[in-house]
Amino acid sequence: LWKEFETPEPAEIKAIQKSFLRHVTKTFARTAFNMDNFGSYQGTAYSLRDRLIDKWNITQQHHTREDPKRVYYLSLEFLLGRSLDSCLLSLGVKDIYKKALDELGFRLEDLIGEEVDAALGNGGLGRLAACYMDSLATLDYPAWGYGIRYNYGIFKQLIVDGYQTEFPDYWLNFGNPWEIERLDVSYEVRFRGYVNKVTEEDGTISYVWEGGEKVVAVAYDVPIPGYGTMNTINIRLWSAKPAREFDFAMFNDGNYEKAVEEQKSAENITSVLYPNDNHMVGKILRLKQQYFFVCATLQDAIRRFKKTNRPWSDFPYQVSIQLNDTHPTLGIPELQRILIDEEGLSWDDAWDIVTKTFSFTNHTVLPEALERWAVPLIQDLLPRHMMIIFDINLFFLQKVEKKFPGDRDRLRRMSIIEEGHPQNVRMAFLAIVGSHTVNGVAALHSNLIKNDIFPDFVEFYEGNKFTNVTNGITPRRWLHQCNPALSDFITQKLGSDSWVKDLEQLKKLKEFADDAAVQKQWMAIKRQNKVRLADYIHSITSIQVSPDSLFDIQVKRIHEYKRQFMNILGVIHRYLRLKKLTPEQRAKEVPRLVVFAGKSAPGYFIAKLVIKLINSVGEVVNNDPEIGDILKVVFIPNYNVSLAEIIIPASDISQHISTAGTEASGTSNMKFVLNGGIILGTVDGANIEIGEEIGEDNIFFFGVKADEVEDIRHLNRYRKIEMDPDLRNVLDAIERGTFGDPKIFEPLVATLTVGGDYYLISKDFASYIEAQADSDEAYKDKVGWAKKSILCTAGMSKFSSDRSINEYAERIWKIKPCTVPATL
Ligand code: 26Y
Repeated sequence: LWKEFETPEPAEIKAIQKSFLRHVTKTFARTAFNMDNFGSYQGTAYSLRDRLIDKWNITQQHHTREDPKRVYYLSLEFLLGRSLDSCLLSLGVKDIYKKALDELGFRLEDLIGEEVDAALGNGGLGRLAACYMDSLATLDYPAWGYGIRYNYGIFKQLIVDGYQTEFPDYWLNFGNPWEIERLDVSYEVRFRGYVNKVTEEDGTISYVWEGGEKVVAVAYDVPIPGYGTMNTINIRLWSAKPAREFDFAMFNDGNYEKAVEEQKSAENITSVLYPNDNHMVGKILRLKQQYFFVCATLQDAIRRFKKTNRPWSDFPYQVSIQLNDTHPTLGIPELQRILIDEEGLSWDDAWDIVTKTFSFTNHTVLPEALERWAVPLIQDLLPRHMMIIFDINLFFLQKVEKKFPGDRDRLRRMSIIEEGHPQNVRMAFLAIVGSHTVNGVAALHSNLIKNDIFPDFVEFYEGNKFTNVTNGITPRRWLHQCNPALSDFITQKLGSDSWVKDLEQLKKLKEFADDAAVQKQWMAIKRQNKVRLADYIHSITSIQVSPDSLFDIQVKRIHEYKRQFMNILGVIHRYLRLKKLTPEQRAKEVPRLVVFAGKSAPGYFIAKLVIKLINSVGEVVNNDPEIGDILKVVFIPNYNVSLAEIIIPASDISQHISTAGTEASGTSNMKFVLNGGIILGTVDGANIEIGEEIGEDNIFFFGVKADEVEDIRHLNRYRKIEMDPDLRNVLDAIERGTFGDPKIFEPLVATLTVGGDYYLISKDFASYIEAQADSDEAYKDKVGWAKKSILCTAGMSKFSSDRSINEYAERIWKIKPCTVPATL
């Protein structure tokens, strides 16, 4: 907040220009005559990076001196997107940089567009980690994010002939100004080898893990500045390098090529982000990534802890480790291993420390997303960890047996090791047993975890471990940055910009909901944002869309449970209905633009067919002269964070239509509503709590409830599904070839007709169509709609990630803010 509204000193502008030119000419060795937008982006980013590093150093020195309890947020994914704009805003220097660059003949907006997204994540879970980093920094918490510096982020999606095709995202090609390479911070990570049992003279037994192969983890630091505060935290991303201690034997044997091969295989570990969202694939390289990352992270945290010479018993009071889903769960046996094998603690003392240190967030109830790793795989890659996991399980099941004597089936159900050929490690069970707290990400989801997914554990721990922390989003990026017009307007109406750091302030917007002048301006801003999106759509797809149509948007990963299929079936239904109308009747319809975007996992056949169907329907509808602007269907390729920043502010309606009980929370729902968009959605995830906050008049709910789903599925399995007649019509149109060769879509249609309709599209279709009709009706009432839109934004205080992070800090991590003074 500081500086942003002050009149800039000419001297300050000169200083920015000087640092910009220094980087352009010295860091990048370019001349002023050879300057394109990308070069200027780099110069600007490097000049900001200098400021970030100063703040980061001050923060670290302050933390070292104060030595507060720290939280470590471990995540295999950080979906950061672009940094330039958010950094300018956090540092409060956007206006002055704009002026400085203007004078040099560059438009800041153009330079912002030059940056490639940091896309080291799949979707919701990765973006949540990024929002949480922003809040941790802004709220002055002493926090670290830890993850992997993938060389390839999530693939680039191109649409070819209506089909998704994937291209590698080599995002580091032109350098990354937002990271600091720390060749001095590195750790060794061992794989494979063998475990030696050592019996000491006094009879005690210890184990030593030896041999195998080693790789080195090198740190890359990404500073995350808090908004309007000195606190600048760090995301430390690990990159794999070959071990320095080289296999000289192999070289001496003249086996040069093989030795080099093995060097390369070390670098492979951090090469690519696995592009599966909510679907487990048991690839050994993925398991290597997970261990590589937790092993380096724990060494780093322990080194920091040891600097202060505290006893090990202090560890849980100085260190809190949050597991972002089960992906970093190997941290649990790894810390146990370090404590007993390397630090010489007893099993019980070590386990007490471990279970007081870790906490675990579950992000999904989908069975196919729950991680299970084959025992032989872990045994081969991490032999000592497999022994420790067996022991953790043994001691745990002994306690279960003591509490519920003779209950064999309960032991089988609760075992961390799932019997079978091969046996599997249930990572969620290991995470629960090794953590002090387990949380879901929205109220409904946390209840489902307790009652449906892990009820035995709730009973065993007598309800003491399980809690809810509803997700949140950072209002900095998802309103202040992505919707500057609305942000300015809100600041003007509230008389202050303090809402950016205190979203409770938005509640005061309610008093403007009926104010005609405010409504008019509010909708004018929405229209500007729709024009911006329409221009983007035209530039990418050549499709002309009208900003006066209702913008109906569904953007998220493509997944059967998210039911994009139902959306496009609804579009077909609308199209068939429109075709039956007379031109006069048609002219009275609300024109609607239906936008889709999202990536499918490359191997997810059905999801890819949904993309093809959307594009095929678009092809027909958009070129039907009878339809014109009354209906348009657009699939925007390559959905990512920076595209979301353009799409979200432009929505009138956004769809969050997962089968009830399947979407743990959803976070884009929050982003849309914060920007005055209205949800059309199911009674699922955070939709429910959003409805509670903004009022049921301001959200279009439809469909069955989560507690009805199981019975309906059961019926679907044992008797013929009642196909909704309207849906039957729609499927007939597909099968008739209205949208191209119907053969292509047979497997997709079959998920409804012969596949048991697991996601209950047929069941929900009628009420979905009804909700859509309601939304058409409501949109005709311009005043009513504007009021809804204002009340949406006004009711979103709860969904700031600042609120979520404060809950984690107080209830789970037990950490306090550590305010960094402006100067040391
Ligand atoms: C095991 C592996 C393949 C895997 C990889 C990624 C499993 C799951 C995921 C990603 C899960 C994910 O993004 N879950 C989403 O987390 C969001 C943040 O909590 C929720 O809002 C959203 O409902 C949930 O689907």
